Amino acid sequence: MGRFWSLLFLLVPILGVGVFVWAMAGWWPMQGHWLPENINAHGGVIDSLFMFILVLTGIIFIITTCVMFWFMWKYDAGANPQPVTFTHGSHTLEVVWSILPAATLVFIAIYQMNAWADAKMRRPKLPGGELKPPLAEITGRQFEWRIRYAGEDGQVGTPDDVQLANDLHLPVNEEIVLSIKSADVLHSFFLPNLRVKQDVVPGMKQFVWFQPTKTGVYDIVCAELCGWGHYKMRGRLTIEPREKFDAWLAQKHGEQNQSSFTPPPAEAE
Ligand SMILES: [Cu+2]
Repeated sequence: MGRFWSLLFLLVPILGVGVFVWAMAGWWPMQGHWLPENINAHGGVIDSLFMFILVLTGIIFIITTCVMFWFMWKYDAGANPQPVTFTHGSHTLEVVWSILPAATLVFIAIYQMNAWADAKMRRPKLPGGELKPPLAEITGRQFEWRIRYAGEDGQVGTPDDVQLANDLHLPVNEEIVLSIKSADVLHSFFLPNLRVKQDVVPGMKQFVWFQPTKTGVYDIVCAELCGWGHYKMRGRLTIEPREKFDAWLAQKHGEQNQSSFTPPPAEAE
């Protein structure tokens, strides 16, 4: 029984690594628990950064937990009746294990700088050099995503805007810019398949950009607990060819400008 606890602790690295491998392999019942398919031309760099950090922290996790297991096993109280003696410690060891993590963090900070700049600072430009205007404006509010496309005047925020809720359509294979804001509290605009996640902050207008490479229907999720209805704050993102997108937007625009009131036919006398 003496070494039962160290063996029990050994389950931490075994199960910890096992769950990850299981999810990555997609075995039952963990299908679909790993990253969803990436459909953003700029998403690969996010995925490789994610994997890089996961492998790095994974190796450290395995080494640390195995060392802990070994010490628990070796210095088990049953087999070591001698009381412990304490020493002042080793300065060299402490300096080494402070510098190594610090150097690793600095390395990650420098290594990811370009990916950060691409995702958050270098907004796509028009051929003329000006910043590309957003195709739509997304407003998070408890508990839905309001979506506005510019109407015929090409300007968002005018009476001819096309207004929708939770139903975002975008053309495939184009650099898309969206502007994001909040009508009430903090939300987080999350497109898992596009590796886009941006906090939506009240009073701030922000921009996200990406390039979808595959048509289909995907999720829009709120990734920040924003109130009792947070769980249902999801929308649908439809990526489609440009012609279909244009036709859909024209149709929505037409529908919106129709009155829902249809006058009754004039009575025959
Ligand atoms: Cu929300």
